[in-house]
Amino acid sequence: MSRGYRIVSLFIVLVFAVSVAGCTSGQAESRNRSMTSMMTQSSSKAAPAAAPAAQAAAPASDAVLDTLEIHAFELGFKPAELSVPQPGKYTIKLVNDGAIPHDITFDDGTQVSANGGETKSVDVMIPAAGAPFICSIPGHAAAGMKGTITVAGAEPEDASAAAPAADDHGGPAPTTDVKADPNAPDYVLYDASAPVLKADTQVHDIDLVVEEKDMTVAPGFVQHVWTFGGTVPGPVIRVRVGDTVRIHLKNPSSSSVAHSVDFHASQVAWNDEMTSINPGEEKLYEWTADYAGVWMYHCGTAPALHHIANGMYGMVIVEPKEGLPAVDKEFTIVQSEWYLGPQKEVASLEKASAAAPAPDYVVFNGVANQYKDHPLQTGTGERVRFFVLNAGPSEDSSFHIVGTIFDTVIKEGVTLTRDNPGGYGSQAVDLAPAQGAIIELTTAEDGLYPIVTHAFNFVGRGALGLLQAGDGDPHN
Ligand SMILES: [Cu+2]
Repeated sequence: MSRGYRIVSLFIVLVFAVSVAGCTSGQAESRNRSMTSMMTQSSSKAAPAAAPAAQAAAPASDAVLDTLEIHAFELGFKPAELSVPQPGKYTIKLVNDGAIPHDITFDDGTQVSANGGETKSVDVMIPAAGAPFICSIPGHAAAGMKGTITVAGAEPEDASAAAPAADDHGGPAPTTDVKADPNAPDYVLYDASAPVLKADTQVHDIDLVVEEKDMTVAPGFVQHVWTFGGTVPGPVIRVRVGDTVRIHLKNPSSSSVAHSVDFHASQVAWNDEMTSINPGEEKLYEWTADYAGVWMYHCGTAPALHHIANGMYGMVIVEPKEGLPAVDKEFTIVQSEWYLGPQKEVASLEKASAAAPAPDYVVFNGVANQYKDHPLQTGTGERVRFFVLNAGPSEDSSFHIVGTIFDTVIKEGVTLTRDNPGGYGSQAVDLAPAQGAIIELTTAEDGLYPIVTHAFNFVGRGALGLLQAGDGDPHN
């Protein structure tokens, strides 16, 4: 296990004790995959072709039939669902890949515990009805450390005790009413690097073409999203105060519904530029950038909640007339929620409409945990600028980057400046839906700096990324 992965694991456990772990690194995934195939081989070894049916019905022998290897990590088991060919006595080999202690505890009290990095074994009787197991350390089962050993051909004793459907990415999926599809395509990484300002242009002609398409929003979950320009979020538009922006909105005839666009950076009449256009139509939405900031744009066609929840939003950066000071790295982050509809269907308006909405995923730039898997890169000591927008539609964001302090924040026109006389800084930027900010920081040393919303129930639901300084290792 890489040091980086171990650090992230430890971080998740320390701070996210009750959150549901998302996916792990590719390294852990491949390790788990190879381990899973090992598991399969191991099980099939215990199923001799000649095994008579009578033996399966009445094992009762004291002989150990096979060894089942189960890896623990923060916070889950791999595999979480195992199958054995017959009831009887099995050796459970707990390999703790995590950084902290875990155990495997069965209903009959059989338990095996292992510290981080250790491997321990115990024998257990698996009844014909199968045997659910958990990690008994407080909070761990609730965070996803559950599993079941089933006997082939038998129904599990308690289906509700079974582990949640694995997302095939190393960690248990958040509890959701939609079942993960193991055959879902991999997600497409959204490039978080900010576009450069076209400084020699005062009039920006931009084609904004609606595209309704399937998109993997989290490993195993595909939604039929509505997009501006084929991505969620839509393209980042970057202009300067005083510029003219001419948006050519096109709704192709292949679309299923009418769409529109509403630019918060514009001052126009709602019933003029923002009106909906039917499939096959297009319109021009022209505006001038009068105010600097990080602005939202979104589809406003009724029900607007559904059009936003299904992917129709994006960011506009309006720089002051004199421009922003040069920095070393610039990233854009749009936080938003997914209320999953059935696989390959549109997001659930019913779930999004709840008075107390409970999103299945809260994500940065459209996809759960994508920058945890693919950290944003910077150099230690480099000056980093984040343009952050909370597209909602309904949850607040408390944007925070662990291990950093924001020395510059320009939120909705309110400015905290670096080197202010009182020496003030900022730890988290509160962004209600449709609010945006420019945030600047410098990393202190090589290492990993988790990007989160400090509304921590959502960190385990996809709102986790990493800013990696240098090689990500503080110890070399
Ligand atoms: Cu729309």
